[in-house]
Amino acid sequence: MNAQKRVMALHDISCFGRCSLTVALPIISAVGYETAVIPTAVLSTHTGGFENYTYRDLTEDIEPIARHWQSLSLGFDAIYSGFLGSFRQIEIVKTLFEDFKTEDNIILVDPVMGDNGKLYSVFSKDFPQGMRTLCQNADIIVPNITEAVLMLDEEYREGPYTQSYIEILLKKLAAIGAKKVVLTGVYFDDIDLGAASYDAESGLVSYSFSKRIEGYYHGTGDVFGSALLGALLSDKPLETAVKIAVDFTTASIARTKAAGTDVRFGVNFEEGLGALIAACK
Ligand code: PXL
Repeated sequence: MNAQKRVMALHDISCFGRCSLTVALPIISAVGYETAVIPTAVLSTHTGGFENYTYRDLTEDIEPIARHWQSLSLGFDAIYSGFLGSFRQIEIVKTLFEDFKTEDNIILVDPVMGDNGKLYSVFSKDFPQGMRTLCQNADIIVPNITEAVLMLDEEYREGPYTQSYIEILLKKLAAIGAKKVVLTGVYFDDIDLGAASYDAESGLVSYSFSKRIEGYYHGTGDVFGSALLGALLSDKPLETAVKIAVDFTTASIARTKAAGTDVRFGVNFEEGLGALIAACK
C-alpha cells in the first residue's frame, strides 16, 4: 500500500452555497485523498446573487499556517488554489508554491475571478493581471472563457465558439506558463457544453462535451476543478480526467435542476460521489 496522497486546498469558505472549500474538501476526500485546507476568506455565502454577505479576509493567516506546516515538514502531492481573498494573496500564494513545490507534485490553479464576460465585483480591475502571474507558476490551470480572456487582456465573446478560436486561446494560455490547460464553458453549438484541454508537451488537444442544461448554477467551476484533481491524482490521463469531471459536474447540475433548487444554492454533487469514486478507480 502506497502512502495516501495529500492535497493542500487554498480557497475561501463560503459557509452556505456549495462552492470553494465546502465542495473541494468533500470531493477530493471522497476520491481518497487527504485534504488540508488554507481558507483565504470566510463569507456567509458566496458572492453570486446574494446580498449583504459577511466577508472576512484571511490574508494575514496564510503565511503563519504555511510556516507552521513547513516546521512539521509536511509535503503535498497537489496544491489546488481557487478564490483568493485579496490582491496581496497572489504574492503570498506564489511564495507558498515555491516553498511546497517538489519534482512530482501538481500545482493546479483555478483563476477564479469571473464568469459570463464579467469580473466578479469583489475584484479590482488589475486582479486578472495579478492572477496571470500566479498561473505562470502552475502545472495546470483551469480557467473558464471569461477568466481566460481577462488574463489575456482580450475582449469577451459570446459563443458558440469555433474550434480554431478555442485552440488559439488554449495555446495563448499555455504560453503564460502552465504546461496543461483546461478551458471550461466551451461550446460549438446550442446543444452541447463542455471543456477543452491542451497539453503543451504532447501538443494534444481534446474535448469533452455533454448535453447543455439551461440555467446558471453556482459553484460548478469548483465542482469541476475538484473532480478533475481527484481524477488526476488517481493517475488518469488529462483527457480522461476532463471527461470524468465533465460527467460528474453535468450529473450534479441535472439532479439540481430536477429538484428545482435555487440556482444560488450550489449543485447536488453529494449524490454523485459514488459514481465519481468508481470512475476514478
Ligand atoms: O465558485 C466560485 C466562487 C468562490 N468563492 C466565492 C465566490 C465564487 C463565485 O461567485 O463568490 C466567494
